[in-house]
Amino acid sequence: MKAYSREFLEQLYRTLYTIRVFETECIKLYRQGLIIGYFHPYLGEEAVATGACAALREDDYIVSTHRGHGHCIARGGQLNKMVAEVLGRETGYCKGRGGSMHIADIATGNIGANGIVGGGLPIGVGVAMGVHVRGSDQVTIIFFSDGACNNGVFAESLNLAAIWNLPVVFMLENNQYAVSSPVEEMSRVPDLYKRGEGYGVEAHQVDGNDVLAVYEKTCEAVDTCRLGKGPVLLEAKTYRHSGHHVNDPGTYMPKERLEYYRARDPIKIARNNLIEHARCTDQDIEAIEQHINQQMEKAIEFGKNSAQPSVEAFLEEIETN
Ligand SMILES: Cc1ncc(C[n+]2csc(CCOP(=O)(O)OP(=O)(O)O)c2C)c(N)n1
Ligand SMILES: [Mg+2]
Repeated sequence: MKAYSREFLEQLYRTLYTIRVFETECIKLYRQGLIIGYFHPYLGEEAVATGACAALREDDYIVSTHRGHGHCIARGGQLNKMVAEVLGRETGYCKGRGGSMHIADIATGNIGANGIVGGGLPIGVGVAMGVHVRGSDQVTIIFFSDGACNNGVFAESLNLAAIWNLPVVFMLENNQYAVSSPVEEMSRVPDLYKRGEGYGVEAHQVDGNDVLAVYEKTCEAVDTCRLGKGPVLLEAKTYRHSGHHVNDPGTYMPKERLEYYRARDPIKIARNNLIEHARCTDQDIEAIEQHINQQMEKAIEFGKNSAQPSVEAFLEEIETN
């Protein structure tokens, strides 16, 4: 392993753990009936957002997905406003209008999540086109998953980004399912990064449960893009720890495979890095975790104590003529 500072490894751990706690606590809120609509947990996939976003500059961009809370947190999103948004409150990122699947945070360059599978791909290519026109060297990471690769928009987006050399990292979070459809049944070539070649796009596969592996590969891809030699396709292989959304028991997920990936939990891997390479003790790590648990408790209080938008406020935003 390359040498990393304790500070950096702790920062990665903080982000990973924050995502884990956010998702775990929101699932509880969902079960209490406080979150309306769908909620797609990112549990098990935390290392992808964390490693990828750590490779970005503050003025870079990301485009997220319906499973997007982790991306938002990894980019520096605020827990208060996130919890308030998923609870549908006026103080949320979108004043409670968007909910779990529509969080955007322009302050952190998060162009937004959206509920259309593959919908972020052309949006991200458009962002990169804007960057190109402005003559800037900002990079855009577009997050999407295996299911989105089988939408036509994947082909269009990769091809346009390729012929215009756009500074885009296509971050394919291959969690191996589109709802209950396993990737091996949805594609004859389940190593999806191989599709890059057909578009003349540099492509690599990386262990999506190892935050440092994701970070290192993304750093290389980002460098390539900044030099005007993009785009790059990265396939981060990972696995969900649960079903597609909170109400999906995931009974189609083979036990052995789930156990294999749970043993390779991204949080465990990052925790080991702290102990083995940064001389952290269990107590040091518990102190980090406790601080985050408290922040999350405060965010839940903030969300619960925030007002729901009034019907009048909704109607003011709708043109009636
Ligand atoms: C264009 C479109 N088709 C279908 C759906 C219904 N749908 C919601 S999530 C999903 C699966 C997406 O799978 P994947 O892209 O692998 O993302 P993951 O859920 O694994 O993160 C589908 C088919 C949708 N939201 N949008
Ligand atoms: Mg998927």
